[in-house]
Amino acid sequence: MVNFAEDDVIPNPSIPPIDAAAPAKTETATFALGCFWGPDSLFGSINGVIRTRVGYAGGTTESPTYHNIGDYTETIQMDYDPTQISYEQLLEIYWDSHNPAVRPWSRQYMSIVFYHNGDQQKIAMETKQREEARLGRRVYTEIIPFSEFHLAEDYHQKYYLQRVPELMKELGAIYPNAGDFIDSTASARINGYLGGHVTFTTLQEQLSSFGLSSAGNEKMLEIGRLLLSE
Ligand code: MHO
Repeated sequence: MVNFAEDDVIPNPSIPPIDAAAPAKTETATFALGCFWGPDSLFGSINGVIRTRVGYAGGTTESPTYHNIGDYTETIQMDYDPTQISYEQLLEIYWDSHNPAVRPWSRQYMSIVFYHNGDQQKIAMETKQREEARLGRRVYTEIIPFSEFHLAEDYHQKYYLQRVPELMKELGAIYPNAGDFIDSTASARINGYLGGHVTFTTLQEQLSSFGLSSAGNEKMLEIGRLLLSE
């Protein structure tokens, strides 16, 4: 279950403008870089990333779950609009946001790029070499073909957002179905701001596209003032 607060229903919720504007055509990128809560928030904050989801990939054991993860790895998957952001730009963020030169200590927290086609494979291998040259050290990141992705339990999705009941109350009214909540660009962005990514100015610019009530907007600004730089 997604952690919706169900007591106080918002009248006439409507689809957030940013979700109504989601492009029909997207491409998919799948990365592992440690615990998936942080990357869900980081990539969710990036313009051009339309949907994020966290799950388990790269393993062979039966039906992985968080407490029975087998040989699977915590993974973030995103659909992005290639007219707004390139795969190479996503990889730049990927390399910058973890240390791939540390020897992995468990399958759960590997550094892996799961490529979806030959172009992605080529860019991943080239940027890995670039990263190795830059660091002057071995990079342990595996670059392997994407095969399957097992969606993680609802409570891991948009993890920071699910910690704020005032906002979950509103998103729950817009998206009573957990799958729609997970697929919402608005929830990805809000979860991104709550992770401290992007600036307060960007929050102010984008806030009206998230479909929140004035109380919801006020809550976002209140958190943003504490968390975000100018
Ligand atoms: N167990 C760590 C990481 C969680 S992440 C979903 C924590 O509680 O912070 O692997």
